[in-house]
Amino acid sequence: MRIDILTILPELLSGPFSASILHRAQQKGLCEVHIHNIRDYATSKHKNVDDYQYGGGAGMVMMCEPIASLIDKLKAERDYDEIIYMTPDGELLEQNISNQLCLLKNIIILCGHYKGVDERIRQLYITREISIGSYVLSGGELAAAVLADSVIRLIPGVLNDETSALTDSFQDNLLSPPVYTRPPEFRGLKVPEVLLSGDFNKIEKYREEQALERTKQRRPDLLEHGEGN
Ligand code: 6GU
Repeated sequence: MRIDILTILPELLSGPFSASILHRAQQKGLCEVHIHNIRDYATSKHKNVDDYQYGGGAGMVMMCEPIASLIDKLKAERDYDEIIYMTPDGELLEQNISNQLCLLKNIIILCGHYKGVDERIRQLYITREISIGSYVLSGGELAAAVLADSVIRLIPGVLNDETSALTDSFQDNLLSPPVYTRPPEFRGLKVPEVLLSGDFNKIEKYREEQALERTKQRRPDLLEHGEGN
């Protein structure tokens, strides 16, 4: 899978992709992440990427030209399955969206800033608009990193234990059960007996019960959706 991220703040994105799982996924050749600076495609003398909004009002709007030139260049090089715009008024990111996106070959992620991008970029190029939650971030970069992380970890071979993405929270609309490692007792708190029993069936049953209990307590809304969303 190839992901092209378009931003005016590339330095905000270099960190997340150069460590841990996202880094290893690229090293293994399972995905390519290319970060593009929109400012490199600005044509004006001062390399402007934003301008005042028509009709007045506070806040700058990201201009059409630099973004359009960059997307045109990328589209001339390969076909894209989705061109995603990260925006607080997009559809809310949920596990099922990441599940869909991880099957794609090439995607573009456009990060918004200021008041957002000129509406015509959305009309002409964008195929999907995604928000990561009901709060405002300074820009789409951190949201793009969140989206890319949730997608890349689902690509087969990225996680060492092939089954572990399947047992993630949310994959079956359940939160994860509590987990423990050594020591068996810490400050008077014991690891539940069943986890030390070696009885795999009993352990599975315990984990399922705990996952359900936790979901009822913390996210009853997930249970209303039913299995598989
Ligand atoms: Cl995708 N962008 C911004 N700027 N704020 C957000 C968001 C995206 N998702 C939630 N808040």
